[in-house]
Amino acid sequence: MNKQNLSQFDPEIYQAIKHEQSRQEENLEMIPSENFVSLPVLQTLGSILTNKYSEGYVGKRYYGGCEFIDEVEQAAIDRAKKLFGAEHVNVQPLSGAPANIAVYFALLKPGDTVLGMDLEHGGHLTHGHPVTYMAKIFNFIRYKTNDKGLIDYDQLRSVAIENKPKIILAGYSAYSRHIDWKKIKEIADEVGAITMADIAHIAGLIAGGQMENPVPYFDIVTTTTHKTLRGPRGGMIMCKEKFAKDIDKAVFPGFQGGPHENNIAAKAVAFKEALQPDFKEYAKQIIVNAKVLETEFKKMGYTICFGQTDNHLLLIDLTNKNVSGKEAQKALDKAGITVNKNMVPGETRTAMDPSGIRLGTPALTTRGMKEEEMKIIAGWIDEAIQNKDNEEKLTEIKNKVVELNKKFPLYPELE
Ligand code: DSN
Repeated sequence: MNKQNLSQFDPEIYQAIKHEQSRQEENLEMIPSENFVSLPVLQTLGSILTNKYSEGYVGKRYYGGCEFIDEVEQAAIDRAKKLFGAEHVNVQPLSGAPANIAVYFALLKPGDTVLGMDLEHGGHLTHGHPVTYMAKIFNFIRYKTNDKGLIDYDQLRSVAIENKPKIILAGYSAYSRHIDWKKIKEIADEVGAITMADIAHIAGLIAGGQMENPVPYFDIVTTTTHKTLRGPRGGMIMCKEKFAKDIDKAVFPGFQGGPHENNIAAKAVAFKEALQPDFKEYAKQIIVNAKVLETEFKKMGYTICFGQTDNHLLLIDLTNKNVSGKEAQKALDKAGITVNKNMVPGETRTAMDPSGIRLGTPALTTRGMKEEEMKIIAGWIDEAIQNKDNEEKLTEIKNKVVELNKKFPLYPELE
């Protein structure tokens, strides 16, 4: 066995990791789907659990030697159940897309209809965007938001009545408003559809008691574990007991092979963190910080899509600022502020060069930043966008960003 340290054996990869660590330390991470995991989560991810194969489920594995793996996976399941009040939990999905795909295969036959949110209106690729393989197998139809930026529940209902979907899917990657889960459940009951929520973005806000939980109402709830929930990259499916067998069979052996138990253990550790009282404070501060950004951007004449934010993210339409999302992202990168270009409702440009940017507060809140910092950062974002071609100005902002971040160190233990 190779007994050298990574830095000795593979300086190329070691250096890339150190550079990425500096990038994370020095920049303002505002992509709303990103976060910073704790040291215990990192330690667990890098543990010897990565060595073990364990196809199957707790107590029913195909391989020997799974007694400790079973303890790990059961802890992850029990903690997730406690966190969300779920009847059944599968913690094996490798990420959000495989979780959603497993649900489709568990519950649908080829050609069956799913009603999901349009991507431009905040939906997600895995909710049936034409570029995905799923869209070639199943029939995805769409609902949108209305002029007020709210989900158009009337349109959703009439499309559901007309198309009789097998699944109604709610949950979004760029939508910033509360979701009326009960209303969607009522519509689904009216047309005999299964309800599926994808809470990947807001799982931490739900776990922290700051947004309504669909788990009590919905048949199936999928999530990732690495966004507001602040765990390792991974997925999870929660469901009512009556769907448990079909979901489990679809994840394994239907779709995936051996589960990644180091990752499942890290999920368990993150769930334990989310069960601590201070996680509620964290979730609350994420939203407070997002609201400060909203107020500041509105004062500076920016268009906030969907009218406002009720969660951790803002989708900003830059059309009235005469800057494209791509140009803004590039300028902000130079200023040390990481956001992503994003399509907006009624998009007139392209996915690679859209009209908006999407940004959020989960990662900055993990660093300990609060209202005061959000006001400063909103000002810098505006300054960078206004000066997108002024390299000197962008470097000046970047220097201020680095200085601010020094007050909120991320991983001093890993220096
Ligand atoms: N890539 C994730 C996001 O940024 O929202 C979703 O898959």
